[in-house]
Amino acid sequence: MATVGPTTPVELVEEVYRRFPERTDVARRRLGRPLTFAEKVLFAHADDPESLGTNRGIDYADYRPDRVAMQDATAQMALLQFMTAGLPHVAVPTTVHCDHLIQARVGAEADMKSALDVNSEVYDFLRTVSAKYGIGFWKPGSGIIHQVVLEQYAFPGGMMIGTDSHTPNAGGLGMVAIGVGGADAVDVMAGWPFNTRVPKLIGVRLTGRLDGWTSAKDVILKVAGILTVKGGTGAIVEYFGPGAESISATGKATICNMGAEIGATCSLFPYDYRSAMFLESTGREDIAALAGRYADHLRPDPEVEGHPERYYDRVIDIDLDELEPHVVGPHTPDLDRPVSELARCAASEGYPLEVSAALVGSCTNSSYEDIGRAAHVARQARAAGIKVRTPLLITPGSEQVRATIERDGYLEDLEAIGATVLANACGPCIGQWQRDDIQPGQVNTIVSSFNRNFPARNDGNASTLSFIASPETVVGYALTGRLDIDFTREPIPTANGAVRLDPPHADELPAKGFDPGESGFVGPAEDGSAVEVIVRPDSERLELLEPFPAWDGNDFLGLAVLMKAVGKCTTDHISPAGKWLKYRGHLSNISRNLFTGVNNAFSLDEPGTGVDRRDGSIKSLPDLAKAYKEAGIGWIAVGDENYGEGSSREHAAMEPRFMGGKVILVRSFARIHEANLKKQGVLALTFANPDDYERILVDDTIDVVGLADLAPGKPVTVRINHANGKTTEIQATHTMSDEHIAWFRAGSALNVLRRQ
Ligand code: MIC
Ligand code: SF4
Repeated sequence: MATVGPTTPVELVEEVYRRFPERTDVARRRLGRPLTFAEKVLFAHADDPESLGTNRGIDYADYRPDRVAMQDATAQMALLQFMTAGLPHVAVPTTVHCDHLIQARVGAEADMKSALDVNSEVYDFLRTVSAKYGIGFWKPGSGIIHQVVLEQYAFPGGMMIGTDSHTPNAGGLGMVAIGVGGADAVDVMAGWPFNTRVPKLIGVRLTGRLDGWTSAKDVILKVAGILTVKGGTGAIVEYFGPGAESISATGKATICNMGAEIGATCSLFPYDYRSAMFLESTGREDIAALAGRYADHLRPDPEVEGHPERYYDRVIDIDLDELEPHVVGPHTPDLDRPVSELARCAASEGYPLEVSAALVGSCTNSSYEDIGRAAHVARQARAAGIKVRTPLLITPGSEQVRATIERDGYLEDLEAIGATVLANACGPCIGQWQRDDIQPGQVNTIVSSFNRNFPARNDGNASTLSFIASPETVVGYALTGRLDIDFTREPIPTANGAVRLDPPHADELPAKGFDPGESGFVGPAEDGSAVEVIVRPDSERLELLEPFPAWDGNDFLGLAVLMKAVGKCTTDHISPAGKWLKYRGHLSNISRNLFTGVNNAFSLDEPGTGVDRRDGSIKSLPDLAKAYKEAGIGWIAVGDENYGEGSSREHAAMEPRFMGGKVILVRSFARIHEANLKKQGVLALTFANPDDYERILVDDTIDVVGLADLAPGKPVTVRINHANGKTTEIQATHTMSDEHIAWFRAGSALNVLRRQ
């Protein structure tokens, strides 16, 4: 049985490192050239390095990750699926982290108490299911999954998957860490390999040094601006170059974390002395010493740094000396500009200049160094006798960070200027924010150090304009209370005169070491067979899963067009979080939110509505889907570019499947969502000609034909039958391998797994 403790044992790391020399030799022989760091890690974790596909962006390949991590909002569905496989325990070290379900209302202590109460049924389920199947359980309050993983489990050269799109955070410590849906995690927990496309490689060469107001966050905000939200799709973003060493390990993690926002499979930094310092400071001196011995394997070969353009599909250059602090948003993380230009942009775009709330934290930016830099700005304000002009909410990333920043006086600095400290959890980042100061529909501006800013994401109000920046920049805006004062260059006007802020400065690691705080880890039972997992039949929050029906062997004929999404359609549009998080373990209940955030081309007046093709009436999309399902009418949903951007939540794929959806046809998909649809037996198709999107009309019916001959690389014919009797035939492509086609036929990947 897999060993699961509160940290990765050095023996596991040693076993991985022992494979590197031989595996990288195989890779050099097969590729006939030097290797990038990502390639070394991938070959070291290949199920079979001799047959591993090498066509980047084309071949599918099997890997054997070292670990699996799941957070509470996705673990419920993943573990409900795992339970149906009938296995005694997980095959790979696995942990569950309780972080998403805690609502931010008044402050850490009271919010935690009420979360324990409100979510007790779900926490009991996760705790017992973890105990039974050999999974490590991190209690609510222990911190946000990605910070805890970075502090406890990540190691250079390792590979992990996690049921959360920001799993790549661990790339800051040199781990290939990939965000996946629950069904992918089930495969690995059941002892199967992790199957994914051989990633393309984007190299980012960093020169110069980070300094002044500029921080790691600004590197990724700049990269997001360059690559856009879909520019990293299917690629690993590998950072290298002399500038990398000027960034702390947690800063590197910030950059890798937000690689999710550009669609990257994951991002990766090479091992360096800053990684060693972080390992040592978090009690993993043995792993640091071992990594030091294997250091050549934990970075790209020297030739790669010399001529990166020969090895990467694309190379981006960033000079850290030139990089200014940035702000992105609203509504999308790739709309970037330097702080110095925000006043002009805000004036020309008409963004409300007054900031209504400022938020520091999230898995992206809640490290000791992050809070230290924010506190340094706060300390200057405190000394000048000024307070925040807007509410400032702080979420520490882990209990260890919280206890340490409390001990070192950072919390006091922040509270002294008026900040409220929330529980160590996701909180407002995932809409778990009970905000009473703004009415629904009221246009207002917020600034956060989070990673996502899709409409309605934080406070459920699609009219909130959400901007993203570094923690220190966010505190700057909290002090000015306005978007149009560049506090990095100009003094802040106050009642006591103008106050000029010095650039922030803080230790990257605590000089006195980390204070671990209250321990949050619960190990699994020695013998799980006796542990009982309770799912009450009348539960509102948990529901055992019924297998989806197998494909009946017939073409899809006469499908209704449920909706045609216009513009951005993220997983937050498909299956919103916030108040719906409580149904993440109950497929029937959560399906009531299906597509409620979607802007439907056929019913643009109100998001989340659609036209019933039978009588032209307008219904909410979940009601319409249900009505079609009950009437035995199959349906198709149509999407635009990068459909399914954002979260790894497989609910966004299970809900359409459960509600009678047969096909999702889009201009392009985000990686995790496309994989999730395939896993759940939904046909995920892409317009061969993106302009054909325009041809689909509200009263069409759609036929998808030739399904008996589905084959890898072979397009599928889609017939559009218009109400005027005319029919147009178009082609759609897919990325299904033979294995994926078997999932479609069986009804889902889980159905295939159950049979084996
Ligand atoms: C997110 O940031 O969107 C989430 C909430 O962490 C999701 C996971 C989920 O929806 O539970 C993610 O990033 O994958
Ligand atoms: Fe939690 Fe936000 Fe990070 Fe998602 S992005 S894991 S919701 S903190």
